[in-house]
Amino acid sequence: MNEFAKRLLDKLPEDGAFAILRPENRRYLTGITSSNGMLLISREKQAFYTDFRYITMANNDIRPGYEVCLLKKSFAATLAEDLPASVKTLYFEDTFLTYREYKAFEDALASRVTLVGDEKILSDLRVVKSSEELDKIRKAQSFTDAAFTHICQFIAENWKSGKLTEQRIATEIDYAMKCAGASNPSFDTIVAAGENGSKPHAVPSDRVIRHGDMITMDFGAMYDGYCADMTRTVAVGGVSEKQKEIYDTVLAAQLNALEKLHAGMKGCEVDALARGVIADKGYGDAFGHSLGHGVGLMIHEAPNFAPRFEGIIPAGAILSVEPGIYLADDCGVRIEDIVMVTDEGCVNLTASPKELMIL
Ligand SMILES: [Mn+2]
Repeated sequence: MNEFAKRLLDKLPEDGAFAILRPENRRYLTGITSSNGMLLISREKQAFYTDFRYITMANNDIRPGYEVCLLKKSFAATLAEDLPASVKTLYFEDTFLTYREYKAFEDALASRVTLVGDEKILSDLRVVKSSEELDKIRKAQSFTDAAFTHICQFIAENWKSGKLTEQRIATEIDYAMKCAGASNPSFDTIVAAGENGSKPHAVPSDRVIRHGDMITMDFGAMYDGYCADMTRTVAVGGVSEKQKEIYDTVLAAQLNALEKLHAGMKGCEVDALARGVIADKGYGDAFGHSLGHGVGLMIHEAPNFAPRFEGIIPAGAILSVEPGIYLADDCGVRIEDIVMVTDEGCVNLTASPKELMIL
């Protein structure tokens, strides 16, 4: 049996099986990338079903130990036919299946199995990264760092024209990441200048970069399915005392968390390391999101550094550390690195500098 399939089965009851539809989960377990597919993992049968478009790739590239089957019917009808009789509990991804897909599962299968929605079993399986996964994320992050070096020079050379927009910077970042080797950006690049910086997930606009702006840039490259994630805030022309104070506070918050976090802490305890520094400076209400999220095949995955995340962070998890301060209609600062958590602390995978840059 395939070792990934075995790891999943170890988490399921004796009569349990899992029907896996989310592309990232299928990829994690089989190595196969396809928009269409279903992976059935039970004790008797481990089969990957996909349609004609992907069947050759699946036959050639799937990890050892899986049967590859051409999908001829719906997922539900296929399961009704192929699910071993010994399976009495069928798990599905409750945070991925559409209601329609779930109803089809229910219609086809509820008479013979209990359906249990629990995608957490799969997301927990992906938390601790292997050395191969770490290498891919490092590579993705190196392309992201290369794009940051490039974009700083690009902004310095172009902002004085009075024609440089957020959208143009975002395009240049995406281009630089792909030139460096990225398959794609791992999410839609955020570039937010001046007052737009107060919106954590601002969409790049035609706003022109002006003297005295701070620009928050949040972006990441993807490499072989794995995501990187980084945010830097730079200034153009000069900074006010208030901008500098906000920047220094966010950086101090991030450094405090980076210095003190380690495996075995609760996610909420790590969050508090940064949040406390920001609150002490009087900006507690201006940091309205969590400190960090897991990064891997998905840009946001388990576990989390968040006020309500009580789970323990294990060694080998890779997460972002991204405190911010957002002053509505005024300005914003966010600084984000990704780190691998270790027993002693963490290894920072992000190489880009963090001292305040005035371009
Ligand atoms: Mn992030």
